[in-house]
Amino acid sequence: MKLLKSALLGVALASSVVSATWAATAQSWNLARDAYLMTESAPAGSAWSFLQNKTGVNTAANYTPFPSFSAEECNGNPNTCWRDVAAGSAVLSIKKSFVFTGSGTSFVFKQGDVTTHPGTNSKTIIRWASPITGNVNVLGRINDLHNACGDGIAWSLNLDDTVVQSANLANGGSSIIKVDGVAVTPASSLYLIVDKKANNSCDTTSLDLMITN
Ligand SMILES: [Ca+2]
Repeated sequence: MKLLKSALLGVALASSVVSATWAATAQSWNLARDAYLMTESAPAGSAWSFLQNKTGVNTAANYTPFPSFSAEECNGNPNTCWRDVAAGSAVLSIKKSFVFTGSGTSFVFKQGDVTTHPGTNSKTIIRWASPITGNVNVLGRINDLHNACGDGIAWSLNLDDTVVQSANLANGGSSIIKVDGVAVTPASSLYLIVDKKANNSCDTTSLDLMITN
């Protein structure tokens, strides 16, 4: 009888291990893919949102949504955009590749990419509001696309108001975002914040961001 009980307990334990394995299905959130498919400013159920901070005090409580949204075409270009025209700030999802010419150079806005431009007095912010409890890995790349003028940008990846990773990019510079094992709950947000540094001339910046668990 004792042996039978042990055997049954063993089967029960094995079953619970299998259940736990099935429950831990991997998930991923790809900024470029998800933004490309958006047709409204704040789609229900999306973890992503697009914000700015016009206050000069970098705390999540000061982040606000962009006041305007356009799908498929923005400012005469084939972009979906979240922007503040007066502030000179925007986040774009490029719907069709096109060449930008201005400020003494030209470069390509590539279909499928997400780009941002900080404002004259505002930071732009990509928010990922965690839908899960667990540990996530963050992988991405940031490129200052417009190297003809200006002083580059600074960026930081924050978990709520705590800096997880940050860098200061020279004009035309790029860097990799890579952080593993960030503990999150549905009360947590990750923020990718782009700052103009001294000025926002030629600060168009591409953002690649993938979050997995
Ligand atoms: Ca700058």
